[in-house]
Amino acid sequence: GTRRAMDPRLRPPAADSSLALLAKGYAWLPDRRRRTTAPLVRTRLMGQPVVALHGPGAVRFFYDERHVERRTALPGPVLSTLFGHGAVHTLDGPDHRVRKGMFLSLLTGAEAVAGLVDRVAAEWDEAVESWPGRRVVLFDEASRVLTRGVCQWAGLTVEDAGPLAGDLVAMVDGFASPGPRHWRARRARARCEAWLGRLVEDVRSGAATAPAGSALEGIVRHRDADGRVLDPHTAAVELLNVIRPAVAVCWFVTYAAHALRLRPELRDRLTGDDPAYAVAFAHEVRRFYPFAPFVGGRAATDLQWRGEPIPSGTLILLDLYGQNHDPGLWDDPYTFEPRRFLQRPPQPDELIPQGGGDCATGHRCPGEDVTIALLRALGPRLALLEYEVPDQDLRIPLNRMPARVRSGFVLDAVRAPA
Ligand code: HEM
Ligand code: MYR
Repeated sequence: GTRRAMDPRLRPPAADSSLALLAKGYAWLPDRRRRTTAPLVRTRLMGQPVVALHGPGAVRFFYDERHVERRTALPGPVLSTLFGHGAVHTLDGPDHRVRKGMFLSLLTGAEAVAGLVDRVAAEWDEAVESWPGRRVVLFDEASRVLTRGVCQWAGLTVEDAGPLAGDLVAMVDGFASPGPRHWRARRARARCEAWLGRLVEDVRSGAATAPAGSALEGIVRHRDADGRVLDPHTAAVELLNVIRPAVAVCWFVTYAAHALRLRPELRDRLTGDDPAYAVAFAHEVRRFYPFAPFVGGRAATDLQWRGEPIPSGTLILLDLYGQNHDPGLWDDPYTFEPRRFLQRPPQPDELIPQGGGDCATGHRCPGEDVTIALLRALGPRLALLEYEVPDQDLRIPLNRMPARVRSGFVLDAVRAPA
């Protein structure tokens, strides 16, 4: 209304930041925040007014369903690559709650987590036997190991994990960039949705079987808030929302190798049979290294944040990477130091590499326990391996979204653990 138009704080900033985001990547929001004294950053993206928030208080504000909706928040190009149209990420209210329950029952609880992690660990141990005597690119190897492990666990038969691993990585790699990486991601998604959509139809017609208790079975049988089973496309989208992110853990596995190169003295503690240390290491990998930059939603109604008006419909971003490196929350945020999590366990709304708030009621990642358990299993395995790190480009440019180790981390002269 007129009051809104008169508030000078709401005058749109002259410049759209879409190009700054492309150019600066992970540093974009933290840079903007350092340059303002206001409790939020105001800007524009793709022509729309945007506010960006960060800090544990902002996490609670953002994850309050009365404040922020997801239905129209994710841009089409992100859905056509990373998450899929109709994904749980785009649901609100009871629709979200019921669909989220499906992911929670598949991915949380000691049995579910161990079932997945044990398969991945067995695939890792087998793959490592073939590494001695050749150069391997850890990122690529890890993506295939994770693909084999998660597909077996999910009830999917895959003869050759290579092409599927390539497609799942491509969907993550291409969601935020224009050009060939983006089109590769779209093709990968279209191919995988077609494959899994057919599989869902085959399971329903009896032409294929879903192992009892598998993710495939759970998703094929799931009923949404309206009491209906998912249509084959949506079922395929949600199957991909289980297997793709599990494979994306290869980003963190590669970062773990990077951390061990940065701080070789941590190797001993990591292999020293102290599970608490391996978990602290996993948390520090998730905190320190860039992966998910921010999450976004839309103001469900006219809001106020620390006295600042946020009109209904404004795109609200929560700066995950910025918060994980905020000197107000972390001592020496740019030092890789797992010990920080031994002294004090991570606070749920402070450490937010996979989102914040309550996982059951909000959009926080339901794969956090799985991610931590995978890193807890694979970090010490990596630290036990003996290998050389030949000359290569180990930089992680922050203007590439998602960031990744440029060389993929090449290992040479691998020797298996005794
Ligand atoms: C949601 C990050 C691993 C499944 C999310 C969100 C982020 C995220 C930032 C969005 C939170 C929000 O919208 O507020 C990550 C990262 C991972 C990872 C960095 C490391 C590889 C996993 C794994 C799984 C998984 C292993 C399952 C096997 C999901 C699902 C959602 C989600 C289904 C949607 C939840 C919802 O909208 O309610 N994740 N995740 N993620 N993640 Fe993950
Ligand atoms: C996965 O494959 O789901 C795990 C990797 C997730 C990266 C998460 C990136 C979040 C991007 C949200 C963009 C929001 C734009 C408004």
